[in-house]
Amino acid sequence: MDETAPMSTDPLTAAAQILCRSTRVVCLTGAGVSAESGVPTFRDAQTGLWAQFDPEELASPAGFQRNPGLVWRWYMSRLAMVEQAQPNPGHRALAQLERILPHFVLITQNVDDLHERAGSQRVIHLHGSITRFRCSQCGAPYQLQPQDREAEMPPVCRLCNGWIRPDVVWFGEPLPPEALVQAWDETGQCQAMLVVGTSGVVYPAAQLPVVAREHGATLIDVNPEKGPMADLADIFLQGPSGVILPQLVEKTIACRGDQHET
Ligand code: BJW
Ligand code: ZN
Repeated sequence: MDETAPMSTDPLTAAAQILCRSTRVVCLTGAGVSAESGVPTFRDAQTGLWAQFDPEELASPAGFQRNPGLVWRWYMSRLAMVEQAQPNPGHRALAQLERILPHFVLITQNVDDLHERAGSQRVIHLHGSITRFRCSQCGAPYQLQPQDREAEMPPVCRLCNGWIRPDVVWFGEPLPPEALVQAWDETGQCQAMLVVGTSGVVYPAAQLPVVAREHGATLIDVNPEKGPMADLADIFLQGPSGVILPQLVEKTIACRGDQHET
């Protein structure tokens, strides 16, 4: 494609042109990207048994201290959902972007492993992983046992008797330093940032699009709802990521094809 060609007035085509012209692209994902896999988003969906509880209370050290059994059962039910879920067309489209673009890094706030299962290789997890466990006191890693899944209380650490907890980042806890440094570094260097399925209210993750923009990157937001990220973005693609992202990949491939012909 001609570098000097004018930007399309169609937002999807314009977004593809941006991706196609960028040598470094970062994608920041949130819970919305896994919604179409049947994994409830963090804020939209406290369904069934869990509807009466505040997720921000459950995902906090104070909440765990107050009621370790409740928090454990919540995580076991979410783990079962994640394990049953399959990557959706949105996850697969992002894995495809990594293969077709020269430098593409995915930064996710999600604790599921659906990006990896879809084939993404360069994934930075800012909020840890729901499939890993550790002692809440001494930090020793813990291998989940079949009986733990149905237990009313968390297992205890055999080294220090502390409660075992999921290896995720709760409110008030620091993010994994290596992930945070890498995320900041990639963000500061990218020319385009694709923001997908996040409400953009949790920091420091929500700061990354701001940092990208300060460094001159173009922001593209994909979300069915208009939120703080849409206001910040240069291009807002409204709709579910499982629908929008495959279309965006198709147009990016077409654009790259045109580029190679000229
Ligand atoms: C679709 C869709 C479809 C639907 N397609 N889209 C600065 C200002 C104010 C506060 C703070 C600040 N800095 C720090 C704070 C405090 C706090 C914070 O941000 N609070 C805010 C609530 C105000 N941050 C922290 O505490 C962080 N730690 C920290 O800062 O530590 C400092 C420290 C340093 C040194 C020592 C000690 C401390 C930690 C934040 C950890 C967040 N953890 C959680 C839980 C993880 C484990 C778990 O999952 O259980 O992470 S909270 C939760 O929110 C989870 C998510 O990753 C995160 C973001 O949510 P996300 O992904 O945006 O989901 P939703 O549900 O909010 O939105 C879904 C979106 O999808 C919506 O927009 C839908 O429209 C959309 N959607 N269907 C595309 N089909
Ligand atoms: Zn321990």
